[in-house]
Amino acid sequence: MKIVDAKVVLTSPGRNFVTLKIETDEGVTGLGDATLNGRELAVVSYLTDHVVPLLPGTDPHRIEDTWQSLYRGAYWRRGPVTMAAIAAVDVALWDIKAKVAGLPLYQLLGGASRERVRTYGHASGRDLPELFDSIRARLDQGYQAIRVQTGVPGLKRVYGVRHTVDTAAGPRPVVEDWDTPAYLRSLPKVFDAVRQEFGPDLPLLHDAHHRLTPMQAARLGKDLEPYDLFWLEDCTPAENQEGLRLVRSHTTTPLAIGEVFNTVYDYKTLIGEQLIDYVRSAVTHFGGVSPLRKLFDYAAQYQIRTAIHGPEDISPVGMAAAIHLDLAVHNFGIQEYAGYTEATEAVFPHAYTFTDGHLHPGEEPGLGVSLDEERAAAHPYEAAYLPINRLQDGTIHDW
Ligand code: CS2
Ligand code: MG
Repeated sequence: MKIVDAKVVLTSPGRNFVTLKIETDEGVTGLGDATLNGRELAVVSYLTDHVVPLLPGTDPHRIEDTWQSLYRGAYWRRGPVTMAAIAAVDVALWDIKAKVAGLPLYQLLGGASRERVRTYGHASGRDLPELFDSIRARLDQGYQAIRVQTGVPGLKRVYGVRHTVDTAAGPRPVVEDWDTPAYLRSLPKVFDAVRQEFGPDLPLLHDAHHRLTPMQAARLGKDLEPYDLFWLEDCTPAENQEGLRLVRSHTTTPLAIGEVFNTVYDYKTLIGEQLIDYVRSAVTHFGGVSPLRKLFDYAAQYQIRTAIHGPEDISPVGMAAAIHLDLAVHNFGIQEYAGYTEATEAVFPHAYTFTDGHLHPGEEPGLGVSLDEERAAAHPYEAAYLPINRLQDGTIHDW
């Protein structure tokens, strides 16, 4: 079997998605997600101008060899653009191999280690009544674990609060404002109120979205301990891996990190020194199924669990690949599942299902996702930037 063609499909059914489609001489095709929110066209060019020309004539079954040649052969390694491009090829080749085998991908990854995949959903509100309504809405959808994001007194727009912001808004970045002291004072009160309203058992997660210094993160982790969080996510920018030593030394609140990481090297200190409890990388941003599987095996040595990043800006192709991995790996923790618009679901018909807060990849050969190219063409690309963040004095801050 030989690859005969590969193409990049850009579509925007509500938000931009980049998909690679690989075709073989036996008519078997494979899909891979290469969506890098806010920088989509950079990956489109990397794929179209530098990777796609290399694929025709190669053997689609040599996944590891192809991965290594795209990673080492690029000479300029790592980074979000390169790893999203390589991920799309890797996943498309796994899709092809599983289709040829006539098996759903999870069977090639060692088979099912569980019956279904537990997820968490997003709840948010500018104030408590809005937040409680949002939590109830998620519970009504069947979610059994909830990420809680709220407004902060005095701030107009805050990450993750649906009513105040549209993450990938228009042709220029939306400017949000931030105030860490106000956030640190208000958040423990919010979780106190949520626990009073929903009880002690509901798993609650929160994303600090890279905004705190290590000492501020240590304080927040400690202040949230009485509310028994499932995890506190991205509490401090983790380029400074050593900074988590300080956080870890002050709190037992579980820590999740990694959605912006692209290679295992970004985790070496965090995993090697047991500084986190969940690895958050997504198939799409970590170079594919092949390297993410290896990361999970490394994390397992430290009883660290998987928690694949699953917001709306990971396409259903990337989500499907994640669910197959989630079902197969032993050290599974939880899967983020923000869900998609009807328009997105129509462009990417899929076999995976969401029932009672749990996902299952389905039993179709391959990934179990297809791409309706006619519908995709009806939703042309729209430039969309992620917001940026400024402190009260105008200083740029992590968004
Ligand atoms: C977030 C993401 O879901 C999460 O955990 O951190 O929503 C993130 O903000 C987006 O993926 C950025 O594109
Ligand atoms: Mg996050």
